[in-house]
Amino acid sequence: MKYPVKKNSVSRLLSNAVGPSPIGIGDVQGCCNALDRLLDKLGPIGDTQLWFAGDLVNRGPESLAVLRRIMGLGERAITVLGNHDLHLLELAAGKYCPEHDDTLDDILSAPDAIDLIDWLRYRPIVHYDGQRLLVHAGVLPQWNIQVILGLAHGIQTKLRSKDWKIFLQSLRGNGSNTWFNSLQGEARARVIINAMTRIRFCDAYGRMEFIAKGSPNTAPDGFMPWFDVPQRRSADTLVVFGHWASLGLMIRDNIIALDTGCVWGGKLSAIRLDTAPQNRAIVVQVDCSKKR
Ligand SMILES: [Mn+2]
Repeated sequence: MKYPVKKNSVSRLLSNAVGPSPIGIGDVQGCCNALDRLLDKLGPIGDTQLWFAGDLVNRGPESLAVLRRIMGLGERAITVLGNHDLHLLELAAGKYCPEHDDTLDDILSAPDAIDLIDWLRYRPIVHYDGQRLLVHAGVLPQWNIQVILGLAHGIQTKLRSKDWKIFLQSLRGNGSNTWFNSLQGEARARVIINAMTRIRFCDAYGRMEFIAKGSPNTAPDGFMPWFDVPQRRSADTLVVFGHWASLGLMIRDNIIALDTGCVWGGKLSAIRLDTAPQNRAIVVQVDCSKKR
């Protein structure tokens, strides 16, 4: 299925005087050049919110510049924490977990690094406006929208507390991949964070698989995309997410996937997050350089 770019529709879409729908933007991952070109093409956005699907930083060449650009958008920018954003927070918390292709030094060595990190750790894990849920990777099938908001609130409270470094240092490895209501403490936090920032495939019971990163037709035996689990309890809410570059742009009635692989030489996409599926056209898309 194709989603044509409507070249002359930007101003019409943006001039919607009564409660304009937000515009969703996929994983930027330090690609500031692509972000700047996308924002230029969007033009003045007025009161329209830009919803970033997380992973603002890492792997790309200009993580610091991306962070400053999005901070500069003020309250018009809504962004949720992705696994790479949390990785940066873990490094800032003093946890020794560098990866060889990290590109986060410009942030960590910035003169105002403390302010940058504080801004980032106050970003939510999920954002919900009553009609749409924004989350970096996805949610588990057992969770309805109320449960999701409650679990995310618990994590956000920890990240915004004075003990945020201790909290992040306590989270180790992949941890458990399965949700139980009885989970407590670090194990509970780990599963919530893994689901919301890393999930792609899980089984019918919500057991997560963290190795496969391919398209849905490469799902390991017994696993499926998290959004395809039968009787998923959040299926009545529009869920907007990124994280899954090999899934690409996917628009269904209750799903909008935004990661079109900018950092891998794909595209950076901006999609109208309209509640009416027929209005979810691409607003702007820019090509990204393969050279990172
Ligand atoms: Mn990600």
